[in-house]
Amino acid sequence: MTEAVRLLNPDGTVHPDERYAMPDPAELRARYRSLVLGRRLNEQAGALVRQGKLAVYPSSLGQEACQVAAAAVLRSGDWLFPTYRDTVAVVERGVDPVEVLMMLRGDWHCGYDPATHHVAPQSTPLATQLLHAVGVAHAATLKGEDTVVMALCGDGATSEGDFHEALNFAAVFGAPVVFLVQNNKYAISVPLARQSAAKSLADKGIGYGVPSALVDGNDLAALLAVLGEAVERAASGGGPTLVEADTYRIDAHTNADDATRYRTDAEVDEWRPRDPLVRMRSYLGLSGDEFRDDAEELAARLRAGLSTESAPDPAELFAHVYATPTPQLTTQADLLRAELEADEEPA
Ligand SMILES: Cc1ncc(C[n+]2csc(CCOP(=O)(O)OP(=O)(O)O)c2C)c(N)n1
Repeated sequence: MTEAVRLLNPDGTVHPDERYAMPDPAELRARYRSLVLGRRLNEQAGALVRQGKLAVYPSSLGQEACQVAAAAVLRSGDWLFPTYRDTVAVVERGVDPVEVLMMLRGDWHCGYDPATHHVAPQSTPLATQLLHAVGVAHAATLKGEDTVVMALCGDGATSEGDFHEALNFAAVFGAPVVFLVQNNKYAISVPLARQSAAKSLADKGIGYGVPSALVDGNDLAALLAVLGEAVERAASGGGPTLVEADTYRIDAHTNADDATRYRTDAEVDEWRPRDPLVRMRSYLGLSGDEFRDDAEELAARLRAGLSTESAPDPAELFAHVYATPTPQLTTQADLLRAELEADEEPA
């Protein structure tokens, strides 16, 4: 698998592909708005970290097309399984952006109600969410539902055992899962060449008997077409798909990472002209001012929502871990409560 599916060239001109139709311009305009908001969210979250309002933020700047497309192709009953880097996808799915950032502020395990939104908590352990995604998808099949699950991971996560178990199970049981691997070229400081000897990560899906595609991950139109087709196939009983998105992380891994230690400015500069926003904007013939007010409104909401001091109840640490708490968790919760009460007693 060498040629990535592409519908738009980096300069916004059409790159015809006989297998995939160009999505409708009205849909592209709506999704372009999401790209603009996603970019603003990435920038504002970075600023909030610098102001001490967020503990950490793994930016998806440069990867917004993958983020928007992953959520946009899902139907209301479908599920999204995101990672720590997929905040923009979670917001595109309809979750309140302030709630999403609660986890990264350190207030909550999650910040939103997964069941309400059909969005699993953003996973920090690499690739564990892929097994959970497959489990939810298989359970839906057993219940006779046509639910589709979109499972996101990075290139580094494909080196984890869980990735391989998830693909194998999904293939054997025909689980309705779409695996989207955002190949942003680095697992923190480890380049892809030191993660995998395969020519493409999409080839890994083929080994398991999973239909797989390599897509230009900075081309929103191509992502919508390929992921949309994969969701349709899964919903109609056609089983899993793996999509590798060829993209690049423009920012550092997180604010705690110094990317200059493992990559050159020249390499980053090579990717800048492939910006997914600029490409879609050129295709749609927009000036760049469109949706600016919406983006500023989002940024203002984030600033306001994260400027208040929160006082989370420590007992909530134990809530939602299991539907029925284990005896060990109950003991730990009791110990914590006793310690907190002892601290409150006057000396
Ligand atoms: C099981 C596990 N091992 C190690 C880590 C530490 N870790 C956090 S992010 C990361 C790199 C992940 O890279 P990739 O999967 O390419 O995703 P990206 O961060 O580039 O989106 C590692 C090794 C972890 N979170 N979980």
